Amino acid sequence: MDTSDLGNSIMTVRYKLVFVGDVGVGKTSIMNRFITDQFSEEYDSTIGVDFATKTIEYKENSLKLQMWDSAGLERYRALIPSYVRGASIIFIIYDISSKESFNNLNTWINFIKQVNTDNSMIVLCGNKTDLERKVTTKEGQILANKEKMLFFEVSAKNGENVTKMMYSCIAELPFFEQFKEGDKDESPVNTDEMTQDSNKTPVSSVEPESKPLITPREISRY
Ligand SMILES: Nc1nc2c(ncn2[C@@H]2O[C@H](COP(=O)(O)OP(=O)(O)O)[C@@H](O)[C@H]2O)c(=O)[nH]1
Ligand SMILES: [Mg+2]
Repeated sequence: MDTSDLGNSIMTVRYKLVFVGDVGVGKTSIMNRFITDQFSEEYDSTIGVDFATKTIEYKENSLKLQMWDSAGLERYRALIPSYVRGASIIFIIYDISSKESFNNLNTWINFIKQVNTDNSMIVLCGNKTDLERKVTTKEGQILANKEKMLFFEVSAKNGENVTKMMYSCIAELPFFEQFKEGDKDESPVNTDEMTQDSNKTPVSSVEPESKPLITPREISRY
């Protein structure tokens, strides 16, 4: 976490979020679905944005999510520890229609264990729930329980559960702690700002659609 007082916000808090998992499980697609609410069948799995920033305004404070896509890093696994270092949330993604991607999770978990993740939230995520399943929900849940990870199943393609997963994890970030006892009726404002490193390939050139506002009450329900 990094705090500073940029712009008009009282406080700006930044968090690094990273996505790991086999090539083709849908890491870029999940990020793209969350940031732009779009889906494309046509990603080159090795090309993606290096990172995108999404800002959520809440009570005159800014929560900036720096979301790092692994963009081909899957092939250079020795670099994974430095990629996940300092991340507030580490999403480990597999494809529920691919037993192989599930069987490879131990490799990803072991890479992450090489880094001190005491301050990281680790989230196991089965993607592609729109496809025929080869990995049961129970198998995913058992692994998540064993490794003390949060667990979600989503579809980047039809959007199922993506927003819910992201906001339930974001709601657990220390940013919200200071507000927990405060006024519960004020909603965070998703400014839909999407900034990307201009030298990199954008996830999508399409303007992001408005997202529903979430209230603290909704956050705590997730
Ligand atoms: N059916 C289906 N296909 C998906 C889903 N998410 C991603 N894909 C497809 O899976 C392929 C790999 O996705 P991508 O996001 O590039 O995976 P990455 O290599 O992990 O970044 C692409 O053809 C996507 O269109 C999903 O939820 N359902
Ligand atoms: Mg990718």
